[in-house]
Amino acid sequence: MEQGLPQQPHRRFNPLTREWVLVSPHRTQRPWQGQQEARSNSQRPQYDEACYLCPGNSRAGGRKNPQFNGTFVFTNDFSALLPATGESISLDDPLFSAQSESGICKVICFSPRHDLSVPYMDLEDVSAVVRVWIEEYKAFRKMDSIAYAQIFENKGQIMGCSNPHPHCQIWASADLPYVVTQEQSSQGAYLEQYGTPMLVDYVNRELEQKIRVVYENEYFVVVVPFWAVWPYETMILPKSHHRSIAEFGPDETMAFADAYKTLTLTYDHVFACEFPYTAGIHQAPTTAGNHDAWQMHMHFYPPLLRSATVKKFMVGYEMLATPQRDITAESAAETLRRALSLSR
Ligand code: H2U
Ligand code: ZN
Repeated sequence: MEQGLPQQPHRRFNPLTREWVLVSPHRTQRPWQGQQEARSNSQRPQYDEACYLCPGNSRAGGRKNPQFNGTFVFTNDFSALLPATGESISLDDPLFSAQSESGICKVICFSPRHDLSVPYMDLEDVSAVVRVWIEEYKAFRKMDSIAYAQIFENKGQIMGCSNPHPHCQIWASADLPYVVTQEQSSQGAYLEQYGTPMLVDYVNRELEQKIRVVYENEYFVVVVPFWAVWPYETMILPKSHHRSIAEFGPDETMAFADAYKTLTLTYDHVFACEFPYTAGIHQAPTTAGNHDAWQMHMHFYPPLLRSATVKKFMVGYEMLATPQRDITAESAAETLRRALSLSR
């Protein structure tokens, strides 16, 4: 396995979601005459008077942002989840099943600066963002009405990000979202069978093999997972067991911020553009109980494939059968390591 698998079509298993991905390494020479995305490398001002997220400005809902200096957290003006009301929906029918869902949605501006994305923020300021995530996660743990807090960042128009001012969101819900239940049951089954958390074993194996490791610091590893679907998909994983970010001490918080900043800076050097992605943290639910099977981790799903303007489409066979990729996880990791050295 030193060089990865032979260059023939094969499928790889994602033990977290229990899904398969078809890998077709011989196909990378395929010509492309399809859609090119517009390149968005536009220089942004430090402050934009038209931005809903800049300090002192009015938001779309009419509220006014304070003159914040660091991070700024507010309840989403157009929350997808709302706190529970008296009325509840419960349709229990094999064909027409529906249930109420409640929760709280927040938006977190990373800093007052409209122009500074994570790779270009000071490490200290990135760690302030991670500290806010930890505080918010701990606050949701105290709420009986919340079971899970999904922290995520949409970056770039191509990913549906509505505003270039660097920010992320937290959607906290009364129930576990679907992907989280999948990851929870796989990790639970693995712990039961092997006696150690799945992703603790996984990271050790990746550190032995090295071929998919992009970056590591004292506490965290960035890898292109063996089962990656998106061309430059990565995960940040802790080297030791942490069920959630609430278990980070100051050193781990700083090291996590370093991994986040380093990875996103690396991404910007792959195609010399502001690299779009959706990223998010999976971790233990905010409910009481034993969450020992959980190992917190952050997923990055960037859509770009060949250049700043050519993205991967999840269509055709992917929609109807199973996801497929051409560039292997190993060669993507190699490209990312090269981009990392360019960024230094
Ligand atoms: P994106 O992360 O996909 O860009 O979404 C930004 C969120 O910010 C979006 O959910 C919220 C939107 O509802 N928002 C506000 O709450 N107030 C605003 O004034 C603008 C955007
Ligand atoms: Zn702004």
